[in-house]
Amino acid sequence: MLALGCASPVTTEVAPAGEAPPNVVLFFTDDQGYGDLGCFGHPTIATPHIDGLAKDGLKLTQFYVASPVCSPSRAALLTGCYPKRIGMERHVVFPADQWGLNPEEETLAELLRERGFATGCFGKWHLGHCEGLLPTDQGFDRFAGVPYSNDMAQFHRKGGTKYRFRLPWMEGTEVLEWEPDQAMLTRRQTDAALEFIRGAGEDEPFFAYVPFSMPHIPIYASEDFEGESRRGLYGDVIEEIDASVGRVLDELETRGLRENTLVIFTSDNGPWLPYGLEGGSAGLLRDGKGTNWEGGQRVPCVMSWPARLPAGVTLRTPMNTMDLLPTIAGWTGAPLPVREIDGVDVGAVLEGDPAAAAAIEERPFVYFTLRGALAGVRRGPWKLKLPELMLFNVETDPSETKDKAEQEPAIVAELHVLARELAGGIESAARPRGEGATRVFDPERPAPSTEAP
Ligand SMILES: [Ca+2]
Repeated sequence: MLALGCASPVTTEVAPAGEAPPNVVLFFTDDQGYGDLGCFGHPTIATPHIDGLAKDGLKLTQFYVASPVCSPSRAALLTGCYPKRIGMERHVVFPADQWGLNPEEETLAELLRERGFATGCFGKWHLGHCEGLLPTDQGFDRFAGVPYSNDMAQFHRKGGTKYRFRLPWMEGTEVLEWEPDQAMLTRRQTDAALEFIRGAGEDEPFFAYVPFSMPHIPIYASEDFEGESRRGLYGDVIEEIDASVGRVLDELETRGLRENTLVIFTSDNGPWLPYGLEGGSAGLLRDGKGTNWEGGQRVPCVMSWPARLPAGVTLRTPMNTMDLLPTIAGWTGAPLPVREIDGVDVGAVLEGDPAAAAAIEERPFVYFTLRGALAGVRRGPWKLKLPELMLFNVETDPSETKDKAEQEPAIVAELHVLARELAGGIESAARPRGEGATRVFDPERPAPSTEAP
């Protein structure tokens, strides 16, 4: 019960040799909340294309990220590991930092490339930007986008913190432009993904990882979308993302690839609530980004693969981003990492096998703070929140309003032991993060005197 390793209680048949593996398109938005999609109940943001994915496929209502902030969450997605297992639990990578995801870790891109996939990353990376730590060092044939968050730059839309750094637009390992027009980020990141998909060979499967910079603050939409949504600028941004998903789906449809392409849409953490209307909403979940309340780590997730997954199904089984690597490896026949991982292959659950779903219902999920301290555990419907020792039944009480610790001391005691054992196991086997000695670019802004004409 305590084992968190890669030994999976759920097995999926590997695609037989000769059967074409699916293409994989993985959209990963930045700071989009649980409530920020039409199909997740937003009353005024229109997301017809993403809703269509849910209609043609699955909606996951208890889907988690492994950290409430960007870099650790992305590290977990691409490695199938808790950030703490791979030394990535200590908050996010800033422009002056020289660390990132250890290239010794095997990413989803590396595993798929080994299986013969063309791989590309189009959007925000945020797993290190020194030599050896960029997407092209971590299994991606191509990269176009930005290496870190769009607020780590000289301009904000309205006040806010002024950083001394600047934001580069990169392709591969080259900086093509400084301070790109942020109103064009979503469009450019989509264009780059489309160019990659169009260039993918007929017989060669592809993996397009599309981690949009938006809707991380400062938020911007392009001219065609600004002022169009009933939700204001934040809604404009989401609607542009939705239209971008639609452009990719159209391309797949036109090329006859839609049937055998797995398309996943999810977010890297909850909404950044202090930004008010420029941040998103976690719907009925409590709090948001940066916290270990459900709003910080439970994200919207839809996925569709017409050739294999059922259509129009809502899955309430708890799952998380760490499961995607072993699941996609199972479906595509890609190898698993040699090192221990935390996610499990949930392919059979997603395909609708009730016994497989029942087998993982009680699987524990560990919460860590944005700096990697143990913050709780969920098993079945019960979530113990640490260090407060508060107990919530997050199925009957998804908003975490009723602390049940006093009524259920035995569950508190059991989960407390479980949380410490699981976290201790991860910590004692933890591997180091990557350290980059050489800068690829200088993130510092030029001094104002050299900027002025
Ligand atoms: Ca984020």
